Amino acid sequence: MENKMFCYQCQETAGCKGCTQVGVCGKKPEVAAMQDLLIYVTKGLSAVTTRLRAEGKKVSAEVNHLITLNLFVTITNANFDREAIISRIKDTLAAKTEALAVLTDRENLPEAALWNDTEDGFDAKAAKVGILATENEDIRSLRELITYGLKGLAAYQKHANVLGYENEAIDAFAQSALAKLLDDSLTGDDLTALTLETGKWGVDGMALLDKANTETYGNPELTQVDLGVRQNPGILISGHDLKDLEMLLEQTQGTGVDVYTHGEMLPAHYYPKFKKYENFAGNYGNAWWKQKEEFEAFNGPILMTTNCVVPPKASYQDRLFTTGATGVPGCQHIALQADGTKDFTPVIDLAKKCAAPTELEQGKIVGGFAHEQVFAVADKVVEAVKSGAIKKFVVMAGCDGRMKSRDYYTEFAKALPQDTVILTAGCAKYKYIKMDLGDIGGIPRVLDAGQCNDSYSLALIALKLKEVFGLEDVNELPIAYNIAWYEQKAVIVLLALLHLGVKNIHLGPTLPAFLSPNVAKVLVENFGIGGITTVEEDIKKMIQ
Ligand code: SF4
Ligand code: SF3
Repeated sequence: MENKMFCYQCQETAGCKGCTQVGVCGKKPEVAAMQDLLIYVTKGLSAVTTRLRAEGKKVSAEVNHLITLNLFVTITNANFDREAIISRIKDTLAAKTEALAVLTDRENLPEAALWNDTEDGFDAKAAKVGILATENEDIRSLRELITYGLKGLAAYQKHANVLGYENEAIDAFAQSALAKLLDDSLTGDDLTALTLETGKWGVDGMALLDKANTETYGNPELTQVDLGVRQNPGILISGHDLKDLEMLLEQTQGTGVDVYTHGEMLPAHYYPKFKKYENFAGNYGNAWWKQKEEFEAFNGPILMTTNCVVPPKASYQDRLFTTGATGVPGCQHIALQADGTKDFTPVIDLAKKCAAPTELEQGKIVGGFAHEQVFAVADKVVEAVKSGAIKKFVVMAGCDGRMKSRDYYTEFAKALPQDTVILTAGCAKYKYIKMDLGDIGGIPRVLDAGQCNDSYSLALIALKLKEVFGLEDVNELPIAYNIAWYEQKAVIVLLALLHLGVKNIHLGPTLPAFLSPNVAKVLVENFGIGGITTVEEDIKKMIQ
């Protein structure tokens, strides 16, 4: 059968090679094709904006935001709506036409910068510009590694931008990198250097988002989050967008509707600013991949603000709403209004007619150990390390996923010696956060910094420890890295850690299919990146 699509950007890609008939995530070939074309036209627009900057001309924030959102839309489990993606392609082509009109030097622009749909239909063009259009597997691998890093970076930027935080230098870099991915004269070495440079900007992007979140909502603090349910009808909000949560909380005041978090929205409870809302109930359910059962049981509307969306069952499709980068055909999308706000009335009206959520569990999750909270107990932590009460920290951040092999992370957390502390961020934590792993002299053995978007905190904590212990090299710290990855935000976190000089990171449950053997070799030889084996062996390797 003819290949209808090719996508290998996430950990669950078919056969650890590539999805070619339909995505394991549920992405259909006709959607994959439009995502490929969206990336292509976004690179084309970026080639034009990069040249405009070289000519000393300004690129508007609107165009920067268009590019970031385009990248975000193509992240795994964000958008399954072909029509919505087509509309973004058209907007991007229109923005490119406008940008070209003010460009002086149009010599030797790449083909993507000049293409428009008068020559070729969208589907015909998409078939020529997908991932496999780059024939050399190493160049392809590096191009995709950079693209996925930029997608992750775009997610951070988008979240910062909605809170009014901008860093034009990051946009300029991301767009110049996208433009370079169209340049066939770049060698493997050039692209390897660009990969590492992407990591540097990844750190800046994470710092920007950290500043945006903490200045807007306060520094996360030690918090206990309820897992049970209340009696009122509720709205379940998932994904990573805190601004959407804030608007929803404001709009639900006095309506008799409670708001629950799901998946990666859990860490919102750690921010002081959200604690004032009495209808902000607890966290419902687990990581993204269990949503089919959990959304059914929730009984009320669900608002997906970002990835990870699983194409819904018919039983709750009419209760699933998307917004921002997300989209699902047949589900209502809450659009951004001209004044920058969103009107969640349809979600709230539906909630009022729904039954209260069915209780799935009881108990609490403890979290809020972002950088400031950890720094506040730094003395205690340093003392525990000096006395030998804490022998090692293990960074177990990243993503969760549906593969059975991810039980490894639950078993690994259980098998860790009592004198180890887990540092986590991202939905990977659902593999062990509800187990009672105890504490070391009052310091919990699992310190949750927040979302995958908050991985920056873990880097700051490592750098702080390095400073306190007066070490030269971050690799001298008693920290092991056993990171679970799934989608592209984990790629930028990885590149950021490499930029900070962190070595010997273990990535699992499988290494990315998009790393060609030669590219993987470079990462292994220069950074000691490795996979995972068995819990026993890895505990020996990483801890003892
Ligand atoms: Fe396959 Fe992952 Fe791409 Fe979905 S995002 S099509 S599962 S590789
Ligand atoms: Fe999870 Fe999708 Fe990556 Fe944000 S919600 S960590 S997978």
